[in-house]
Amino acid sequence: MAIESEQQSQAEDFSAVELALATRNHGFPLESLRYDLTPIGLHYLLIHFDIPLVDASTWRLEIGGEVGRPLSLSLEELMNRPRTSVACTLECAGNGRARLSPRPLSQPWLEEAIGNAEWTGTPLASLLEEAEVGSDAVEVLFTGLDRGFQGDVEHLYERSLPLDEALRPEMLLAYEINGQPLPPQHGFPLRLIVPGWYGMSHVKWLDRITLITEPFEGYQQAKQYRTKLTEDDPGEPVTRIQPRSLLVPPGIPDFPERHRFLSPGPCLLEGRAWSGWAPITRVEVSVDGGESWQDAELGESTGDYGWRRWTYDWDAAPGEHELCSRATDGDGNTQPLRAAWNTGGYVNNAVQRVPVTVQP
Ligand SMILES: Nc1nc2c(c(=O)[nH]1)N[C@H]1C(S)=C(S)[C@@H](COP(=O)(O)O)O[C@H]1N2
Ligand SMILES: [Mo]
Repeated sequence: MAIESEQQSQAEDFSAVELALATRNHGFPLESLRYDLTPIGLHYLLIHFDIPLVDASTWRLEIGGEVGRPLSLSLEELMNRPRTSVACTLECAGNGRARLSPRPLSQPWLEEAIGNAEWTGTPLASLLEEAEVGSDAVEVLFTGLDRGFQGDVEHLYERSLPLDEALRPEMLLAYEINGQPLPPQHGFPLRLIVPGWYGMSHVKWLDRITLITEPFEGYQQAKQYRTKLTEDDPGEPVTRIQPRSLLVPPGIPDFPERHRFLSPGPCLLEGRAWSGWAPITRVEVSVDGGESWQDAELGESTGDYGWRRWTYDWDAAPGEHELCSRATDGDGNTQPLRAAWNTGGYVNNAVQRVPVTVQP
């Protein structure tokens, strides 16, 4: 099959750099789609530089820049503020990158850069209000403690949000995941949660929040996370998550190829679907590689920003099949059959293809 041979040739030339990234930044085992909330450790990880070592007893969050009243808060002070939780699907903007050809050199995700955890913390908006945002402020800059080189530029990991976006009530400064203190790899002691947006905006290991009067032009904002067709193309910024759906891999795998085998007869196909633009309104399933589609049944969502379960009753006939699912959201965004290429390999939400062998 054409798709298999394409994937095969890509797999043959993965570089040592990609292998090192893939073992550091692990993915989400797709069978974990069975859990409403992703257990810590099954959630994907993406860390550009090194995980900082933070002493929570001396760490403080600084809020400054274009504000009337700069703030400096300890972790304890943040934890004594109003507390709220949100179930939120996180997805790396580079999810699906390794399916692109030519493949951009970065973390080689197939489709496993996802997780759906419950994040607990204090709302960002009330802290910004308390800091008295100045009338000249246009963006809010979130700076992490981690520093490194990327594209020959030395910088701290930092990203901005437009002020109106940062003031949305769902924006959270999180110090817990699934009821546990943030582990080092997920941003201890504090990270930003931007429900609906791709992963890069959820800045970990927060050090300071700065109100700025000009749009931020730092490396992770102006150079990365833009859908560029050439290096000189300014492209469009990556923001909210495009709809995607994934299948719980049916049947049993072989090792190491992980091809799926199942028995003929009734088989419940199930998975999850999400979008950062609007709630999921439809999921379709194909058992013939996208030739024909049938509606799946929609289950419960895990809140406004968490993924939604779906199921489809399949009567599996003996032979080879290619299973696909396609999600559509309330804004009419849907998944394409083929990916659109860009230099960073971002926002590839093409439908997943799962080849299976049905045999007695
Ligand atoms: N400080 C900091 N924040 C960061 C990153 C980083 O490297 N440093 N990576 C970002 C990216 S690209 C993603 S996809 C998410 C991953 O979050 P997770 O590792 O908790 O799943 O964190 C984001 N926040
Ligand atoms: Mo990412």
